[in-house]
Amino acid sequence: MPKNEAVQSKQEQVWSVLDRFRIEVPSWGFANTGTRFGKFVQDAAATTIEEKFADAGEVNRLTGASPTVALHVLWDLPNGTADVEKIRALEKEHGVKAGSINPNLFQSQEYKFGSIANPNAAVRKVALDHLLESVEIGRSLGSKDISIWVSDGSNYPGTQSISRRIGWMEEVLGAMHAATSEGQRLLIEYKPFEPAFYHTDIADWGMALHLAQKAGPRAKVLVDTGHHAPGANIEQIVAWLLYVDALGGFHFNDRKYADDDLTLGSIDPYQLFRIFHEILSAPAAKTDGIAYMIDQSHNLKGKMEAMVQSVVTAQELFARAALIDRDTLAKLQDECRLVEAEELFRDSFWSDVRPVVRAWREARGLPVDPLQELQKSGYVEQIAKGRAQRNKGAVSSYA
Ligand code: PSV
Ligand code: MN
Repeated sequence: MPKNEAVQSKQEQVWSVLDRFRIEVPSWGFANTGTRFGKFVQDAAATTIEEKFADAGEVNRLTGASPTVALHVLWDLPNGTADVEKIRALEKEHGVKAGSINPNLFQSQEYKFGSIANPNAAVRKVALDHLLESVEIGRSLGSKDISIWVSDGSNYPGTQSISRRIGWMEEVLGAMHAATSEGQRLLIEYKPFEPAFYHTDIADWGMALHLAQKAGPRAKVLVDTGHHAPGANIEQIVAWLLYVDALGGFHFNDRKYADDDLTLGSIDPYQLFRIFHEILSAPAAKTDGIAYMIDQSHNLKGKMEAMVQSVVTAQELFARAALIDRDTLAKLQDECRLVEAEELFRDSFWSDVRPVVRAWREARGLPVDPLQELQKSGYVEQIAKGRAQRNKGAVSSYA
């Protein structure tokens, strides 16, 4: 192919994936957060749902790629369905829609020994009622996914029946699934440990897959990239979930040690590239519905800056994976031409797509450099001024 044509086709490939790629931001990523050792509050952190929507709207204005914001029911709709009207008004005001609805099964005192896997049927009922209300919230807001993470587990061997708890979870999730409507999905997230340290009831993708399949056809698995044992081959898990048509979505973040909640791609961008390659290798019917979401809470870095960086990095890595010549790669793989296959794969990873992505932004009327535009706009200074007092109050009430 002549050089000009090759350049043009590279641009077309990247532009066509960028036109389709959308990534959801989490409401909780704009609020103050901490570790169990302390919390460093930020003047600019969002203190209300109104401020979270404003920040999400600004990220979408800058990137054009994050038109939805994930909501955590207890934190963002503390009055349940009674808060739906308020969310609708915020959607209109800030030009971003409610995305995944995240029930909270981990903060109430009654969940000390579990929520949907609690041996006490009355507690399981409380959890189910909350899940049913979350389904209702999702339906009223026209949001597709209810995304559940179950923190249940135990800390000492012999203290709980691992197998009986599976049956209890099956029952609750089956009842929840039965309440969903056409167009709604139930995404089941897994995590190997924390807060439980001996056994976690939904610890890995096999357990999540079983529960999803048992619950019904609208249930799928959610992969949080931070929720794996070190060294786990996440792209292989993704390939398997795609193969069995059970991949519902992602919570992206990066990690060095455990569930560190670092900016996606900051530690291992090659891993995210490899995940995107598996997605782009699968039939569109299995990938069109994937919900790409960010799940990060930044304790040290500015929240707005981190979110813009994350969206931009995800776009760049997706674009790089789109460059892989998959027909040639398949041929090289079939002929076991290992070095050529690997070099072809690596070549796309090392391609600098930033000029093409910038050109795409310009063509779509978006800021060419979203992070620079954020700095220039003075948005962070302005919100910091308005919110500093309330955030300082959060320090004293914390101490
Ligand atoms: C748990 O670690 C998790 O990844 C779940 O997705 C929660 O909803 C989220 O973080 C926020 O705490
Ligand atoms: Mn998560």
